Amino acid sequence: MTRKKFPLPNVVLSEYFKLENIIDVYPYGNGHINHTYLVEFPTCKYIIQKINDDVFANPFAVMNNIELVTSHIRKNVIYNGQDARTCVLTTILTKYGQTMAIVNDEYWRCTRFIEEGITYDYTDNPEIFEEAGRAVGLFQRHLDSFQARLLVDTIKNFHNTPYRYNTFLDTIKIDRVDRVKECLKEIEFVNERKNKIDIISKLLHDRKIPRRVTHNDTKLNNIMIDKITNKALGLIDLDTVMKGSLLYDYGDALRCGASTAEEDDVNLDNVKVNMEFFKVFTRGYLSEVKGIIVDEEIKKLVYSFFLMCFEVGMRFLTDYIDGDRYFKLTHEQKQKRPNINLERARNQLKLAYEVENNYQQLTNIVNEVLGQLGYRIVLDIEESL
Ligand code: ADP
Ligand code: GN1
Ligand code: MG
Repeated sequence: MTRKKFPLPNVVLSEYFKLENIIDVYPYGNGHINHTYLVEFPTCKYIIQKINDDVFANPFAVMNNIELVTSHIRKNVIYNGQDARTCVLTTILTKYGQTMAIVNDEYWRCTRFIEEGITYDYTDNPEIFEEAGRAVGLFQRHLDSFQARLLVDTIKNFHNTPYRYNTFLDTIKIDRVDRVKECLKEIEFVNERKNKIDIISKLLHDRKIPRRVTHNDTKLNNIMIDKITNKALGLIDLDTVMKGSLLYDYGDALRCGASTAEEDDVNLDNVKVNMEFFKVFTRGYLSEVKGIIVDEEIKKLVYSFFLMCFEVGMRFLTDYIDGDRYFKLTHEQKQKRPNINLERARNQLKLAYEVENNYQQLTNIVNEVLGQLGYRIVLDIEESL
């Protein structure tokens, strides 16, 4: 019998599975960082991922964080009488009982494919986005009782925006692939805002807001939603679970899902804040973190939306100037969208601009939701800037 040719090496697959039983393997999902494959068997499926070790210098730390955090959430989920297999990632061990397979200096891991759920790259269904808000809030509620100090920083200074700004300045100075001249307007946009990007890092540093366990990458396609009921299941892509501010998770999810356009839409006229989506997400989120979130955090909710758009816009721009070394282009993107990182940067910076210009309305919406949910605090726009 001739063996099928799969898009990843048999030596990797055979760390986990009997090759003859596999029906098919194919690339899966639209993540920017890892290489993800679906492995299909007659009655079940698994996800295999090559961990991007250019991005995560210490894959052992990544897996250790994931095991600690998923075990903790799993206990809570079971205690609540819910199905841990659908609400939490389940790591599948190698045939040697390890959480990772190291093959030819590459790091691979496997998880149970959550077939009951679905992750959206984009949704126009407010019900789903409200559930996404609940999923992010619930994640923080589960981890409120977890000792944050057990976690290793898998990417140092991940949401330290002032640090990211310094990297941006260095990249411009070096101008490795001679692209600075193509993005002068965007560089100016970033520079003009350099004095308003350290608010959350300062609050954390001054201990005015708590350092918590946060996901740090809450884009919509990292949020698992039940296929049938449209209810929140949980968060996946836990590589960046680290100590941080819950504001990062709130703002990052909005920057992805409360835009009227997708992240790489080149028509900037399409990029606006979707007010309805902002409202439903905020409602879902604040309903779950009630009793956990503190007033100093609530005051910065709208700001965090601005900051996360700005930060990732600046990161895409930095990477474009640096020659696409972090957000690497696929073969297809090289052919069809060679400037995709610049396009994403423009899109995300435009969204940051839209948030800036709608601060009052966004603050009013947060106040409305706070009132509906029985929070005592009322925001004053000056405080939320
Ligand atoms: P990346 O870091 O590249 O974003 P992810 O872990 O987010 O990698 O995986 C990419 C995509 O693969 C996700 O957006 C999701 O659609 C899908 N995926 C990953 N793990 C699972 C899983 N265990 N069950 C179902 N889908 C998954
Ligand atoms: C990356 O891995 P993925 O595709 O879920 C990135 C995020 C960015 C996002 C922008 C580890 O997320 O920080 O916000 O792309 N993840 C990492 O779409 O850098
Ligand atoms: Mg992802």
